[in-house]
Formats: sequence, C-alpha cells, structure tokens
Amino acid sequence: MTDTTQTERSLVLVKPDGYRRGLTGEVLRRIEAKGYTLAALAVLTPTREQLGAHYAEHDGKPFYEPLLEFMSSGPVTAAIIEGQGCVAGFRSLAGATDPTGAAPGTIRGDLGRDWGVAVQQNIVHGSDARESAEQEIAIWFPDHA
Ligand code: IDP
Ligand code: MG
Repeated sequence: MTDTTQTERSLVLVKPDGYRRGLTGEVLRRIEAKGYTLAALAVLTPTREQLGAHYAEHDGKPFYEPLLEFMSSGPVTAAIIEGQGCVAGFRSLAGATDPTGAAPGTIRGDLGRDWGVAVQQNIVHGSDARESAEQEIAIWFPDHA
C-alpha cells in the first residue's frame, strides 16, 4: 500500500484540450480544494523531445504518435503539486483514463468525453508513482529536479 504519511510531489499536466476549453482554473481549483500545494506552474507548448521522454513507456503503441501530435497541438499547463499522498490522491481526482466511463465527481468524469478519438482527450495527466513523478518533474521543471 502507498505510504501516505510523507510529503511527496506529483507532476500534473492540463492537456491541450483542457487548456483550449478554459478548464485550467477548474483543475487547479480541485487540486487546491483537496489541500495540495502548487509548487510550480508553467504554461508552455510541449516540444517533441519533452513528450518523447514523458511518454517513453508508450512508445510503439498504436496511440503513441497520435498522442504526441495531440499533446503538441497547443499550450498545456504543467504543475508540480505537493502534499501527503498526492501522487495517488491526484490520480483519484483525475479518474479513469477513458473519460467516457470515468466516474462522476472526477475531473475526467465531470469534464471529459469522447471527442472523436476515444480515450485520448482526457484533460489531465498525473504521475502514477513517486519515482515517475520525480522523472517527469525533471522533464518539465529541470530547475526543480
Ligand atoms: P493515464 O493518463 O491514465 O496514466 P495511460 O495509459 O498512461 O493513461 O495513457 C497515457 C495517455 O495516452 C492517456 O491519458 C490518453 O491521453 C492516451 N491514451 C491511452 N490509451 C489510449 C487509447 O487507447 N487511445 C488513444 N489515446 C490513449
Ligand atoms: Mg499513465
């Protein structure tokens, strides 16, 4: 089980669909309402290099190239969040990967849907483990690594 007694960091991205739809504030509001701290925040259009490193685990999968295309299609908001158990906590706030079936009450369940490419446009990314969080922070916020 996850040790939630230690302060940890997670890397959150509001993806281009969330940015375009004006949902950045809503996502950040939910993070703060949960009690996590925003330790760093940046609006940027991801480079191919950043996305290749960030999504290395999915390289070779059928959705990989379309995912990188989508993720570089416009600005994202990257955030480092901090708090006890925030890695698992934010995954819980985000909800299931497929926004169509994600539970109501979650970011993806409340705000996401299938816009033509199933699963892809699901508003947010959140690190899935403490180790991947630190790796991802190094990609998006080298000054905070
Ligand atoms: P996660 O974001 O919930 O951790 P992952 O399985 O790590 O989900 O997939 C990374 C991202 O790739 C997803 O958030 C979604 O944007 C996209 N994705 C995952 N599976 C598919 C798919 O089957 N079709 C299209 N895009 C997908
Ligand atoms: Mg993932």
